[in-house]
Amino acid sequence: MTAYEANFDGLVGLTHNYAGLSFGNVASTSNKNAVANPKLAALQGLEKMKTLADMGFKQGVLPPQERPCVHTLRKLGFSGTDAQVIAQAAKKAPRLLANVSSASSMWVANAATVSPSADTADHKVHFTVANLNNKFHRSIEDGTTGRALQAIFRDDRHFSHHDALPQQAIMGDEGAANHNRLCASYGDAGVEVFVYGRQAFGGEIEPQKYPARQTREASEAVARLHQLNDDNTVFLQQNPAVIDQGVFHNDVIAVSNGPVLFHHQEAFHHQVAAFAEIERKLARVGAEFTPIEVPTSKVSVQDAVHTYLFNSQLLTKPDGSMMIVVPQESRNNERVWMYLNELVTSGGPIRDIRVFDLRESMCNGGGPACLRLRVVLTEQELQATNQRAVMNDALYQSLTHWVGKHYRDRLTEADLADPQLLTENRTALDELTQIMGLGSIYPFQQ
Ligand code: SUG
Repeated sequence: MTAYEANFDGLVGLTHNYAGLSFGNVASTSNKNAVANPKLAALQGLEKMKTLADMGFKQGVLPPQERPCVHTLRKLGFSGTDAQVIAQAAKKAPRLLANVSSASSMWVANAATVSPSADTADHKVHFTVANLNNKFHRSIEDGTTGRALQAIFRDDRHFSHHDALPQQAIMGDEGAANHNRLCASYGDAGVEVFVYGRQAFGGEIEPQKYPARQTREASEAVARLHQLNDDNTVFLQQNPAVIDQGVFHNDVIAVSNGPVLFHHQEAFHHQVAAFAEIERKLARVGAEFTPIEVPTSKVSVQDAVHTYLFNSQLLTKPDGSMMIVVPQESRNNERVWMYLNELVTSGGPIRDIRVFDLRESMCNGGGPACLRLRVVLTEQELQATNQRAVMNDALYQSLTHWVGKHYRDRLTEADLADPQLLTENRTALDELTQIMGLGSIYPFQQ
């Protein structure tokens, strides 16, 4: 059946800032206290969406969240008016305020894991919202994320939604950033590769320095919820040594598209056995596994972490060839840029490079792939999707105008104490729900 890979990008929120909240994410910790430009961040994201939509790729938008999350502050004992809650938190617990103010939901590769209908037993597209419980600022995203996904993929004849797994480290789940789907073409049954960082109930090896955010137990639960079976799933451990070098999600060291798995030589643990399993399972569905491995001698793990070469998008063009979408940081690094140019002239499936300036997001460890959630949809499923979340000229114009009207162009951690920021947020988000036809998805609208 004909199907498309639609990429839904997260719209950057009004409180985008650099608070250094993500231990294990080198960019986040090293840019702590830098001055952020939320307006520029949102426009850089929209530029990527619009350019890809104009090139004919299916492109959608996912909305940001209400921040600061006063609702969470109240749960943690702050009371009074909203302005009083923020003032008290700023005075007594400023780091807590920074956590509940993060615009981190913009990295929608962590919003959910998605399985296309061609893979699931009931032939519906399944979504499991990620619990993101390794980081407090991210663990508060799941409620609104679930409501946003349901507002966009509404039709229960086609879409099945699952809540986040229990909020506990044993079930640590970071969504699609640790999930790759391989197939011959999007509408065919594929093999879903779940990459985990550690096995909570007794694994052989785990990172020593930085946290492994995803557990095998969580990946297995998601596969069960999505009604996948043994023949179309593979569970593969990420190399703990690369997590300790800053590869906090698998999409910082590998990316898939169709039968291609573009990855670094050091990406996986027990790679030989796992790749043999992927090859065998893909052959059963008529696809030929096409790994493209980048050797350490050409690109070090350090270079991968700093340039986000693997946090790229691999997109299939109408002629069947692939284009790689990379951040500007990949062009700025001589070794990585040289490798990329060799790659696209090597006669392999990847033929074209597209570079985007995503600096505002990159400084928090979010590249092109972090900003997008892949949703494979048949023609019918695409029709059943909320069309007001699909990028086109009109939506681009409305959203750039909306950003221009509501966003600040400078934000520091100290600014988070300003109660006006919450009012600005709510005013903007209320308008956004109307622009995108989302209904009442935010706590302040309930
Ligand atoms: O979870 N950064 C995000 C980046 C997520 C990237 N996503 C993928 N690789 N798919 C994170 O670490 C930084 C926020 C701060 O420090 O202010 C942050 O949350």
